[in-house]
Amino acid sequence: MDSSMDWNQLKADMKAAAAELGIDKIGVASAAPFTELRERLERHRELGYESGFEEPDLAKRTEPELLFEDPQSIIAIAIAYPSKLQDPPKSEPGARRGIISRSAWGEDYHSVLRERLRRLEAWLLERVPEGRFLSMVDTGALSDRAVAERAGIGWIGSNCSIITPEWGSWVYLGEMITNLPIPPDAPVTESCGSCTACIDACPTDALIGPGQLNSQRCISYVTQTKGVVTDELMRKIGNRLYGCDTCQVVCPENKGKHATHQPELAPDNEKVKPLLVPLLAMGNREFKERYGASSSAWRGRKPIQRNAVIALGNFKDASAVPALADVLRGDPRFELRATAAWSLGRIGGAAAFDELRAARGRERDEAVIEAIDRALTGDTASI
Ligand code: B12
Ligand code: SF4
Ligand code: SF4
Repeated sequence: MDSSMDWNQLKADMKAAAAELGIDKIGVASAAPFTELRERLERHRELGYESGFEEPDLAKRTEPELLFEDPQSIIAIAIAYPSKLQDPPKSEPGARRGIISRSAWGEDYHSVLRERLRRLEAWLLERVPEGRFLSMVDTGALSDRAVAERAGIGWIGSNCSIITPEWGSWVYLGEMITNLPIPPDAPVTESCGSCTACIDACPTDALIGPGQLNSQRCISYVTQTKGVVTDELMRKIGNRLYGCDTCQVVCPENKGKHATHQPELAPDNEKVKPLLVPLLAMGNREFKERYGASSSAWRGRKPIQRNAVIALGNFKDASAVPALADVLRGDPRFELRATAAWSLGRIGGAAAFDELRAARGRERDEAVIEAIDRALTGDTASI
């Protein structure tokens, strides 16, 4: 490594270049092990609070030297995303709409941040040709939030999110481990203070304390599962098709924060607030065309379609009965048929009950038969 290199100057130049590289905030963390996080992750696992989407190897999650030879620092980046729709289409009786969470608006953030990290690597290599880098966004082993907190990108809010003073929590995070010994930044000094708005607003009490989440009860997680959801959680999903933004929407730190300068992240209203009924019959090809470029597509079309069925039940809109009956009659996936039975039961009325009785006579799947029976008797408590 070039011994005459002024690393403080390189860091200052890198920060000055961030905007032209398309990066909204950049910070540097030491590559020392995340010892305190390790203990937190162990407790989190013992309590059964993991979602199952995390990297399972806790050593890899907390020891950068297991991922990269001789790590000297970690460069963290944040990209701000929009929080508002312009002239959103109305959700009306007979034309009900669902909502995709803000973190899945626009182009998949994984590809956007990876592209920014590649630009940053190229910028660094021009100045330090011996540089080595390992970049990651979301799917890497490290905790993106723990790295961002250490690098001074923002503080860990009670809702678990990294909150930046500049963009609120409406930011995606990514990082690169490097052999460049860039001096670390200090964590930000702001905090949530005495606010508890997110904990109070969480629809399922999934935030069991400041910065501690029981993922199994988090609606964001539930919308990404593929099975049959419990009655309690189906009611609480509301019209969410993917993800949940409630604990960020209520956050006073997010007031007025709405970044529109990243063109790839601009939402398409009809995709992020779509009509529900047409989603039910959407084939794989149409799904890939509509949602293939969005981060909401990673679990395939089944969760989104199941959530659309749930949303129609929660709207209790009788005009959706024929479409739900089509699902109950003809969808090959038992999870969709069982959920359609729940929704028809929730909507109620003669037409819905006629469909449920007809389905009771022809259905062969035990789980669906059970769901139909509960819907017919009005007992949805234990689905
Ligand atoms: C698994 C996962 C989920 C799971 C579990 C979330 C969770 N809170 O654990 C589910 C599916 C529920 C989920 C939901 C969401 N996710 Co997610 N998810 C992840 C993933 C892959 C791993 C997170 C993880 O390891 N969780 C385990 C916990 C224990 O660790 P952690 O959250 O990383 O860090 C915590 C500890 O460090 C602890 N901590 C450390 N020190 C200290 C000190 C104190 C005093 C305290 C109190 C706590 C504390 O607090 C941190 C924050 O929770 C990361 C990407 C990544 N590789 O890190 C994205 C990530 C966290 N998700 C992200 C987003 C955007 C979301 C959603 C907002 C999406 C949505 N709109 O629905 C929600 C938010 C839900 C919530 N309230 O956290 C962003 C967060 C951006 C940001 N500004 O913070 C990330 C970083 C992806 C990215 N690269 O941008 N997610
Ligand atoms: S994302 Fe939704 S369900 Fe999850 S903690 Fe936040 S408000 Fe609660
Ligand atoms: S709502 Fe209040 S407590 Fe929750 S993250 Fe925002 S500032 Fe912190």
